[in-house]
Amino acid sequence: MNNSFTEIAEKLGGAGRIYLFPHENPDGDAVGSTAALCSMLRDMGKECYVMIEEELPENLRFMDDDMFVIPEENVERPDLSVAVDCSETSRFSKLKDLFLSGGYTISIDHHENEKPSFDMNYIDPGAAAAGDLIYKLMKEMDHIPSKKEAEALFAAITTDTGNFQYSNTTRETHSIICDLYESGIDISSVSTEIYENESPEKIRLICRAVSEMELLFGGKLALTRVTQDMLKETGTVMSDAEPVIKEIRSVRGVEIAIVLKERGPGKVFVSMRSKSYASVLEIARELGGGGHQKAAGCTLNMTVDEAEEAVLKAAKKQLES
Ligand SMILES: [Mn+2]
Repeated sequence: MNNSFTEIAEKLGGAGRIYLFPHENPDGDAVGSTAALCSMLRDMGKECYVMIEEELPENLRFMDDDMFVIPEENVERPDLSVAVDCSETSRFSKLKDLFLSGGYTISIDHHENEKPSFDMNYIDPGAAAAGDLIYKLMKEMDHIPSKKEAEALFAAITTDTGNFQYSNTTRETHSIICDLYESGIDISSVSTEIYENESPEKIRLICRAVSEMELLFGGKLALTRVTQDMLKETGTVMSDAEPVIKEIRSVRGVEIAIVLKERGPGKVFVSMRSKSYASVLEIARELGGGGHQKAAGCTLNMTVDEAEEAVLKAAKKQLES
């Protein structure tokens, strides 16, 4: 059962020091949602920071505004911890202890979670982005987003909807964006910041991963990998590989796209997307992960080759059923 935004607003109002926790490898939604929420809470006089495990991707840094921090060991405990765009501590495992150190926990998320375990939870898998939920929370709190907050919310929503192309895009999505115009957002400049701000190294990594794509199951499944060696050779980090999945899914006839991301020796994050009918959530769940019907993932403690075998076995059922 969800708590209400009224309850969550009350709890936020009563806290002094609030830390926000996006998921690891934060995407536009995780960064935009936490940036907007942090800015509002600071405006209310709260001591608020967004805790992250590693530096933000370059194209999202315009939202930083001294809010995002990689915490040191002796950082002070918060009164309240809020997980945004995730609802389990496994999504930010390195920061788990800090998250729990405050003693009161809240989640605001749009990923399915059958057993939310924090003190308060607002989980709406129907929302296109966590940014939608932060916008609604702001509304509930009678807070009109500043231009910067509106730009962060726009960044959250444009990235999680594939720039308004995915099926999670609804009338409501556009209606929220419409409201954001009231704050004077400049959509063109934010979009340039997000989408046309890539390093040449990143583009080379994407090209390399895409060129190694395999088409399987009669062309219905596209799969590729991004290994630590590839990152070293191109001078990139794993978050640079994010667009790879969209590229390989765009191939005609492909229903499921899978990117195997080698996080370290014997550790692979499997990123999966489907195009129309297949549920990658089913595949992810079978392998101990989660997500949405059309975007899901899991972490496998095995080599990349072993992970490929395990994932293909699970995917086979989806494509044959
Ligand atoms: Mn999201």
